[in-house]
Amino acid sequence: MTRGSLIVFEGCDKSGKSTQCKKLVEYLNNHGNQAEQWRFPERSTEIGKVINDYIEKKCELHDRAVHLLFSANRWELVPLMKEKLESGVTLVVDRYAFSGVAFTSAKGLDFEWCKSCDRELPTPDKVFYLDIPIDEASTRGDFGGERYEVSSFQKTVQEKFQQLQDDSWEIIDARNTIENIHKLLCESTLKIIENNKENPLKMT
Ligand code: T5A
Ligand code: NA
Repeated sequence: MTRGSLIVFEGCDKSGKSTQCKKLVEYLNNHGNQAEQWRFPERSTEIGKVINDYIEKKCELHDRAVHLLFSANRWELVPLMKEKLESGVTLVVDRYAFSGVAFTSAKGLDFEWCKSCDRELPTPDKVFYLDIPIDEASTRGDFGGERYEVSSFQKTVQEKFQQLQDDSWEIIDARNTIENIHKLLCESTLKIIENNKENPLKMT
């Protein structure tokens, strides 16, 4: 049995992550690869509902408490995540622990503390980082509606994302057209799936 790949999308708000995740999953399923679109926060669980209320500014929570809830929301889905990957399904995940660290540390909390609760999560085979100047992202869609959609804060988040980058990241110019970005992502993802199908899943 060959495993699926764990593909993560990261980037600041309105960089185009959800748009690309959806298109990539459709492409993979139409080209002989089983794939599912996932997202964090996964707002449908009990923990996710609390996170949703917080993001939509319907409740207030302590910064550390909400950080731990975002992490718990990932951990509660790890058994299903592993089951899917091991049964050959590629997961295209819209945000992961990198968002957790970048957003909370941008509030001024210690970087290492922020990272600690997500240690040993399944390691992504690839992180696609959608890179866009905040001034451009802030003109897209309904930027400004949610808690963190404030340009000055997003700029700090972007700096934190830069500190998290390693060899598994591919930086994508998110100012390109939706179709051009999609094409590039399809080519890259097919190679990733092929290269990782015999490798064991890593946990770091
Ligand atoms: N968060 C998240 C934490 O604090 N801790 C954590 O651990 C995690 C996981 C919600 C918030 O939670 C924080 C980060 C966030 O602030 P979310 O649910 O991912 O996270 O946020 P959403 O509001 O759903 O998504 P984003 O705001 O991040 O937007 P996307 O998905 O990056 O952008 P998308 O695809 O919806 O596109 C936005 C608009 O731009 C257009 C689209 O049509 C749309 O209108 N667009 C383009 N326009 C021009 N050119 C392109 N290439 C375009 N691509 C898309
Ligand atoms: Na999104």
